[in-house]
Amino acid sequence: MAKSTKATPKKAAAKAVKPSKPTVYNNYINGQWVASASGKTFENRNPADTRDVVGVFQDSNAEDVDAAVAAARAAYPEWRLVPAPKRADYVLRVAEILTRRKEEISADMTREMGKMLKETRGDTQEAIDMAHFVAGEGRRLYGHTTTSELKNKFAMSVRDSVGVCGLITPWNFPIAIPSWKILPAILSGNTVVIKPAEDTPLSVVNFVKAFEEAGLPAGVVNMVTGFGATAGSPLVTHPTVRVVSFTGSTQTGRAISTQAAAEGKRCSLEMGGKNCIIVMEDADLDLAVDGALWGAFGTSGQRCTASSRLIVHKKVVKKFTALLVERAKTLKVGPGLDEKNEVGPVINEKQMLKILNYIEIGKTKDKAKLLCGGERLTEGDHKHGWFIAPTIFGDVSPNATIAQEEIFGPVTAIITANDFENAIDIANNVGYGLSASIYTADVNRAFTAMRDLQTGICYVNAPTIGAEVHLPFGGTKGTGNGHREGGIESFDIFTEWKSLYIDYSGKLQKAQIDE
Ligand code: UN1
Repeated sequence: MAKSTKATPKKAAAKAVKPSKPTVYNNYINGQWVASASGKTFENRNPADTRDVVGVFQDSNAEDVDAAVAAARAAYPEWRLVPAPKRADYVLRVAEILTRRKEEISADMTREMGKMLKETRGDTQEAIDMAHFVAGEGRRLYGHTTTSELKNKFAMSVRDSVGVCGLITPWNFPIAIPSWKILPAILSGNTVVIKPAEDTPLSVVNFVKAFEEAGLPAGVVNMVTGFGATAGSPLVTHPTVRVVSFTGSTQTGRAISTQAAAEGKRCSLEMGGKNCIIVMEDADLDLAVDGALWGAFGTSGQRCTASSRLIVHKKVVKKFTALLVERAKTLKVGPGLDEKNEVGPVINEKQMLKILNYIEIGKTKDKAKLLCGGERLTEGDHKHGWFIAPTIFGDVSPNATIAQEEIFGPVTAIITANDFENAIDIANNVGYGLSASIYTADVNRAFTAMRDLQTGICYVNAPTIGAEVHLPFGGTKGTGNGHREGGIESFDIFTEWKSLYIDYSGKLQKAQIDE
C-alpha cells in the first residue's frame, strides 16, 4: 500500500479528516439525555472513511434498559388516555421537524452508514411519509360496529393499546425502519424503548431529537444505544415489555422470537430476503436492465428487498447479461457524500468480509461465472473504506449457495430460465419470501406471476425495492413471522382488539342459551 497520496496540498486539505474530538451522545430516558450506567461507550465510524469518527455512543446494559422501560411504563397510563387525534398532532409535528432538518439528518446518515445522499434523503422522506400516514390514523383507527344476536344490545370492536413496546432496528434504513415501528406504536397509545443498530445510532438520536422538539411527553419514546447481547437482549426479555418488534438478520430474529415466546410476548419479525427479478423474453430489456441495476446495487445491495437474483428467459439471457454487465462496470463507486458517486461502501469490515466470502463461494464451490466486480476496492477514494465493486455472476445454478443465501451486498446472480413456469419455480425455490418482480409485456403472465409468486410484495415492470409506506411490508417463509409493517396492517402489531357489548334491555339476556 502506498505511504502517501500524491494529492496537491489544496486537494489534501479538502480531503483531510479533522482530528477534532468526536461528540459524545447519550441515551434518551424519560425526556433526559443520560449516560449509560455501564460507564462504557463505543465509537461509530464512517464506513467510507474509517478515520472519521462519527460519534461516541453509550454502550448500554440491562440497568439502562431497566431505567428506560420504567420510564415507558410510568408514561403509559397517561399517554394511553390522550385522544388519538392529539397523539397524531405530535406525529405531525415530527413530520414537520424531519422535513425542515431533512438535509442535515440525511448527511449524518450518509456519514454513518455510507449510502448515497439521494438515498438517505429517501430514507428520511420515508419516515416523513410514514408520519403523515400514521397521523391520519389518529382520526380513523377504525374498529367495527356490528349486530347482536340479542334484542336491545349493541356490539362493537375497538383497537386498544398494549403497553410498553421494545423496538430493535437495523442499520440499512436507519430512520425509515424506526419510523415504521415508533410511529404506529405511539399513535396507538403505547410507549416505547428503541435500541438502534450499533452501526447507526446517530440517525436514531436525530429522530429522537425530533420527538423531543415536538414536545412529546417524557417517557413516551426512550432510546438506549448499544449492542444486541448487552442492550437488545435485556429489552426483549424484560417482563414489562409486551411487544417486541425486530428487523434484522434471520439468525437474530429467530433467537428473539424464542426469547419472546418464553415470556408469552407478541413478537413481530422482519428478516432476510432472496428477492428476484424475472425477465421474460417479451420484456423491455433496457427497462429491465435499469431496474436490475437499481435493485441489485442501490444501497450497495444492502436492502432486505435487494434484487439478488435475476431470473432471465433463455432467449434473452445473452443480450440482457451483456447490457447489464456493460452498465454495471460504469457505476461510480465511492463515498456517498460525493454526489457524483452511485454506489457507496458496505457497512463495516465484518460485512465486507462476509460478502467477499460469498463471492469466493460463487467462484469456487458454486462454479458460477464472475462477469464483473468480485473484489474489494482499495485505491484513491476507496482507500480508507469498505468498498466492493458491483459484482455479477452469470450461469448460476438455482441451487447454488449465492442463489439461495442472503448476501446483503452488491452481488447479484443471473439464472437462466427455460420458460415462464420454470422461472416461477426458480423464484419460489428459496427459503425467503419478501419481494419479487417480473418484467413482461404480457398481462396474462403478469397476473399469473402476481398470483403464484410466494412473496409478500410483488412488482410488475419495476425492481424489487421501493415499497411505499401505506401498503403492508413483509414477507412469507424465512422472511417474517406473519406480521406486516407499513399500512394499516402495522397497527395489528401495536394494538389489541377489544370487543364491547352494551346491553340496554334492562334485563338479563343470555347469549347462546335456549330459553
Ligand atoms: C429494508 O431493506 O429492510 O422497499 C427496507 C424498499 C424500502 C425499504 C427497504 N422502501 O426497498
